[in-house]
Amino acid sequence: MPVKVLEEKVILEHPSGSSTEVYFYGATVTSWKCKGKERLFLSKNSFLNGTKAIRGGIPLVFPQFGKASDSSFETAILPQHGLADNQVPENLRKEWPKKFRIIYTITLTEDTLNNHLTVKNEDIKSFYFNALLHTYYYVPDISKVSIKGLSNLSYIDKVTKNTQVTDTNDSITIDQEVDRIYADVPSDEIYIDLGHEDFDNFILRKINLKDTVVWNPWIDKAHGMSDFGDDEYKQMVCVEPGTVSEYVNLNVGETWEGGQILKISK
Ligand code: TA6
Repeated sequence: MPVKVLEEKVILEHPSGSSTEVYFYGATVTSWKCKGKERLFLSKNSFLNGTKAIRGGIPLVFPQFGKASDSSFETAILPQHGLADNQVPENLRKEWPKKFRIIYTITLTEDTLNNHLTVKNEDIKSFYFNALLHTYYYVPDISKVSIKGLSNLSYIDKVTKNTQVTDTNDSITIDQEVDRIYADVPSDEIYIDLGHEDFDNFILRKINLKDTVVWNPWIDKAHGMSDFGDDEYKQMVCVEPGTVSEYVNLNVGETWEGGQILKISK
């Protein structure tokens, strides 16, 4: 599969031609063009210079999701969303001096994108980590989007700070700020319906990532983010598979694997 390594990005092009390709900058997939259409959201105000996490694409969150709730915990000193999401890991490595090896494999077919992670503990003692694929989907109109596969499950609502909410609707629709952590989701398949005849829907298949985060900042939060256009909340939704409700405790020499396969679907 042709790979072009440019100064600022790497381009993976499917043999079928440039209608299917992936761009990435550091550990962040910034674009996934499939059958000629861009499938991921990338803010027009996103920083692509390594000074701040990229606002869009598929930022890789590791070893800490959000900020650690226990200030004495080994990852508490790390910034929001840990090392990999920030494009300046060297400045942060002293904060979390663990020896580990991450192999991040991106596989492209004509209608799927596979993001697969392996984390190996190469240190002399075990360590804890979260991992999450902070996937920003491009949507033509947020008011038409529905997310299926998370119904009748309890979730943590980070907007209302309510820790036990159950949504009995058969799908999630978004008409306000949504920031939810669904822990231990039984189904490994989530269906993201864009509700638009000109755009394919998505089937997200999670691999060894038991939790799912759903996020849209909506109007007020969008206006407060310097790297996000005021109205861009209408064209994106984040559905993020991860292991965030609990830490993985990786023993010396052990390897952990997890990932997602995104498939476009009529
Ligand atoms: O994944 C949802 C979330 O944790 C939200 O709470 C919001 O903070 C979002 O990530 C974006 O985080 P960031 O640090 O990239 O602005």
